[in-house]
Amino acid sequence: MVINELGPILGGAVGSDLDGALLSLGAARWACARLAGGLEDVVAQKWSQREGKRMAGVERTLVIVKPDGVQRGLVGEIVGRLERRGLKIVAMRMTVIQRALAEQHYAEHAGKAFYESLVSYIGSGPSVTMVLEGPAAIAATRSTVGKTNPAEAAPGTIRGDLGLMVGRNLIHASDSVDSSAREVDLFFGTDALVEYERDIDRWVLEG
Ligand code: DAT
Ligand code: MG
Repeated sequence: MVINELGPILGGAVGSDLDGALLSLGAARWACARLAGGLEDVVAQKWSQREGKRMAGVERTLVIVKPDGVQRGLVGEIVGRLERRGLKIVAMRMTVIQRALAEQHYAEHAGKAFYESLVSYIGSGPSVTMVLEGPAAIAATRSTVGKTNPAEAAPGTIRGDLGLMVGRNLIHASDSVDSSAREVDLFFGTDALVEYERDIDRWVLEG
């Protein structure tokens, strides 16, 4: 097939100067591959390779922007940091966490000196609960969140940049595979999680 015959297919991409000629050559290769039916196969193969790799290390984690984060107008700031890290939001809801749910969520801390104030703080106003997904999402989220006590959290972390006291540390994030499974189930179950692909994933996820 000669280049001229590709003109209509390329939508006028065949030019007369050098840049145009190079562009046309690339476009011609693209068009020929497409006409040969090969491109779809190449794209499909690449896509499934990437999907396979992504699925291998993918984790989900429960994140809560606590009532102080909502009251201080920091929902966007906090979620934005996690989104910019590359994590994908697969569920999100604003809710006032009721006492029974707070007790279940923080069961591991029952009996500790701070337990009562912790449970009443988490239910003291609306929270934004969400599930984030990504490779090693649990550790990635925890490192972006920072240490439990904001006074000790590194600058650059959410708690280190935005908080001062352990009883107002803005955000919860699951700390292990077991706790994330338990917490995601507790707050969302499986039906509320949305499965979707992002067009940007090839720029965030290697493979
Ligand atoms: P994290 O939220 O970093 O997972 P955690 O699970 O040990 O920390 O504790 C849950 C929450 O309880 C924490 O976000 C704030 C509160 N908390 C923990 N240790 C505390 C302490 N020593 N004094 C007061 N509150 C505390
Ligand atoms: Mg914890």
